[in-house]
Amino acid sequence: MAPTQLRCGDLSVSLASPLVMAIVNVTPDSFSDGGSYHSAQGQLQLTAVLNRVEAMLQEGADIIDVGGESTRPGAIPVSLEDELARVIPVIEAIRKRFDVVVSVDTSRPEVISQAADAGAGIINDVRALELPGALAAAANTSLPVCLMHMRGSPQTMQANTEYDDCLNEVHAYLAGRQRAALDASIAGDNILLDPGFGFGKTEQHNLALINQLYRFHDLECPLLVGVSRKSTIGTILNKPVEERLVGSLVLAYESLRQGAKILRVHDVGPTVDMVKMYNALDQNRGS
Ligand code: 9MG
Repeated sequence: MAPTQLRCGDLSVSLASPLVMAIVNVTPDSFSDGGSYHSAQGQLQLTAVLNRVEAMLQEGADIIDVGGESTRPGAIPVSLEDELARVIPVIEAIRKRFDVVVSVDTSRPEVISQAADAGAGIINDVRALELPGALAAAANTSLPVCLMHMRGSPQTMQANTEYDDCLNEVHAYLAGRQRAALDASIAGDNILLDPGFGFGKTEQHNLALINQLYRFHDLECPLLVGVSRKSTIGTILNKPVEERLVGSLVLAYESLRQGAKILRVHDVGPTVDMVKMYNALDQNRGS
């Protein structure tokens, strides 16, 4: 059975109702991701981050996802030093000011360990703990981990989007990474899975992943989905990134219908409203 609660260090979150994970991307090029937190001189501005987090919490965010590596297709890799300098002070500052679970969006073992020491409560890895040392570092923290499917790396992933059967391959990959995590002594109750919408997949693959998300339930892990503002929505609607709210909400709603437990989003307020409507419909179904 999938867990109904996540223990995230000194805090925990209930999965009884779907959760909204708010994106705080502290890369200098993050403007289209909801705001830039860097000065014209490239200095990270913690006050700007904290103001944004406060607004997201007021809108109803349950988890704040902090990332210092851009995972957009073709993104330039970040050095370990820069990634640490971006995310660690932000996690510390958020945890000092707010009682909220912070997830760290990273793949590197050094960042995993230092983020946990700084107060992170979840490890969100688009590389499913595949980097050398990442499984052991994550196991050491005893924190929940999100294992995501990606083909290749953000730099190369859209160059090869051919699968014999995308759904089966993603399922087999996630089952394999779940096994690897269990073998590394990560507790089964601490594993979240994510099919990786937009990561090395075509528009048809991405839509099929949402339509058939139910196929991942046999792995008995809570499912996390990130569709927010992604390029499949832009292609279908022919809209730039700042005009993809409706498309994002439709895909997020369908993900909930298919049993997703956590939505990773930019637009917190509208997503929280959508989740409330989903919950109301869901509760009414039994009456
Ligand atoms: C960091 N990041 C960007 N997109 C993501 C997605 O779809 N899922 C998860 N878990 N992380 C993501």
